[in-house]
This record gives sequence, C-alpha cells and structure tokens, in this order.
Amino acid sequence: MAHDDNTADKNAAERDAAREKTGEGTAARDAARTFTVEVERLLAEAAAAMSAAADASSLESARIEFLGAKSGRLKAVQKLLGQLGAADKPAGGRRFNELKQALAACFEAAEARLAGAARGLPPIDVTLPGVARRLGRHHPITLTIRRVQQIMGRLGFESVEGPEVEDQWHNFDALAIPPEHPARDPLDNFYLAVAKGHSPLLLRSQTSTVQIRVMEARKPPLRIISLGRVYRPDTADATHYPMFHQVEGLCVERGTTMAHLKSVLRFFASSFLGGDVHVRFRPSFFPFTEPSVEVDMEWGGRWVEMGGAGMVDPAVLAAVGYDPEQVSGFAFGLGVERIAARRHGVADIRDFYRNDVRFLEQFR
Ligand code: FA5
Repeated sequence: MAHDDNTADKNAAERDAAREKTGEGTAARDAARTFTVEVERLLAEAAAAMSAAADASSLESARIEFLGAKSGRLKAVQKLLGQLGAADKPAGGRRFNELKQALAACFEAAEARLAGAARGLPPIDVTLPGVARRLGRHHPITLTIRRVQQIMGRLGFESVEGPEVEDQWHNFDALAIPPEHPARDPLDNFYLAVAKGHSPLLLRSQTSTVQIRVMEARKPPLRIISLGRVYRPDTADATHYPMFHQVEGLCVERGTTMAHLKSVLRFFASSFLGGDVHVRFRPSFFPFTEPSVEVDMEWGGRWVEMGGAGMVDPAVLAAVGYDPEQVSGFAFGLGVERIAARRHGVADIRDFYRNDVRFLEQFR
C-alpha cells in the first residue's frame, strides 16, 4: 500500500497526462482528489472506531457504519470510485481493494481482542518483544572434566570410563585393600541392598577401580585417565561432599619412575591453573601404591592437598597378569571439585551443588 513519494508523483503526473489525452478535465481531477481524501478518511475513522470498541455491540455498530452492505460508508466510497474518469479508474480500483482488505483486518483484530478479553486474557500486542528463552550452560564440574581431558590428552592419556556400581574385587581386593581394612567399613561406604547370596555391591568410593578394569582388559604400555563420580558418606563441608568426582591417572610402561609422575602432575597443574605451580609430595600410604604420596599444589602462595599418588604396587600389577619385572607404573587420583575450586577461587565446594544459577552461570 505504501508507495514512495517519487513513485506517487510520477503516477499522478502520468494520470494528469492521460486525462489531457482523453479530454477529461478539471471535473475528473476533482473526482480523483475527493476519492483519495475519502479513502484516507474512511480508513482512519474505521480503524479508530474498531480499535476503541469496548464490547461486541459497539464493534457491531462500527461494522454496520463502515462495512454495512446497504448503507455502510464503504459503499459511499465505492460510488465515488464509479465517478472516476477512465484515466483514474485502474489506480482507484486497486486503492479501493486495499481499503476493503484493511478494513476487514481492522475488524478481525478487534474481534480477536474482544474474544481474548472475554476469556480473561490481556489484549495481544504483537509489537511487544517476545519472552527470551534462557540458554543453559555447562556445569563448572563438566567444564573442569573436559579441561582435564584436554590437558592430559596432550600427554597421550586416553580418557576411559568405569561403572559407578562396583563389586568388592575392583573397589578393594584387586587394589590390595585387605578384608579387615577400615576402608571397607559399611559406615565408610554406600553398600547396596543385594539379593541373599549375591556378592556385595557398593557405589565406588574411588576411581582407582578403573585402573584395575583397564589393566585386566589391556596389555601394557598404557596411559589412561578416568573421570567420574565417587561416593563416600562424608559430612558435607567446604572441602567435602558425599558425592564428588575424581580424576584417576594411570601410566604403565617400561622404566616408569616417580620422576615421570611428578613431571606429569606439574605439567597438568601448570596447564590447568596457569602460571608456575609447585607440586609437593608428602609421604603417605595407599595399599595399592608403593611408595605412596599425598600431592599438594602451591598456587598463589597457598598449598592445597589435591589428591594421592604413587608407583603401582608390584602385587597389583601381578594380580592383573602384568610382569612387574618388565613394566612399572605410576597412578594418581585427584579431587575434581578441589581443583575446580582452586582454579576459580571458590571457597566452598558445596556451592557447585546448590543449583544457584547466579553462581553457576559465571563459569565458561
Ligand atoms: C584416593 O581416593 C586414592 N584412590 C587416590 C590415589 C589414586 C592414590 C591412585 C594413589 C594412586 P583419597 O581418599 O585421598 O585418595 O582421595 C583423593 C582426593 O579426593 C582427595 O585428595 C580430595 O581431593 C578428594 N576427596 C576425598 N574425599 C572427598 C570428599 N568427600 N569431597 C570432595 N573431595 C574429596
């Protein structure tokens, strides 16, 4: 319907020329002007009346006034169309059709508005902006897991997974944790209820289980990491949660030493935390590594315990069918929440699980 001014001027000039040619004079020009004025007036007044109609009966009155079949004002404009000269008829006809469609649209919009109001709905304003959907983000622990996988991938460590429900063999026996060891205590583990006679099952308490599963299935040399959930009935505090994640690393090759272990952990810590991170080993004990160490990392002037590590005990290598005379290996297990908290300056790991979107959406 909207023509730009230049086109309108050109069309009017063409029609003036056509009137000259057909001998139609001033009367035709006046009829064309009256027609245009009436079309615009009718459209403006009908749109105002219909959008102001407060109920069905006032909309019906407006319909009769403007669109009524017998004496509606549209009829009057149609009569004016009939009075146009031959030069103005084609453009007038098109304009009249546009007017009819515009009036019908005004009427339908008013009808829809009143129907919505009758159902208690607010009037629909299609020009309002829509409701923006919030886009989700990856959880900071997921982001941390991916970052660890990337860094360790650069050192040739393949990422593997293991089950969260474990048997005693993989969680304890194969890791040289003897039957009387306190780590097996029901108060320190989530044992599952199993059928009578079925061997005990538990939610794994460490990802070291995956070391065993991989060594049982493959021959050396191997370099793997495994990241996943582990469960312990620990009371939740700033550094503990009953469900948390560990990253387990295992490397079994000819001639592997503690020096390799420390280099790998230092490379990991510097890549993950950024800058010059110091790694410290403190003597410790794990039944499946000998020697065993606690791994501390110093970053920003503070030492934090990140996990445990050591050389895989020859007895463990032998239990999975490896020859400890031929190969040696190192293993480490770090707490994912702890390293994520250290990296992002989070003081309390419980914040990762409070599901507060304002907290979680800060991580990228
Ligand atoms: C272990 O779980 C050993 N499997 C680690 C290991 C692997 C040693 C391979 C030797 C060779 P530990 O119980 O210390 O070790 O746990 C390792 C890390 O998990 C801790 O240093 C800590 O970062 C994290 N962690 C332990 N308990 C929790 C908890 N309740 N909440 C959050 N993180 C925890």
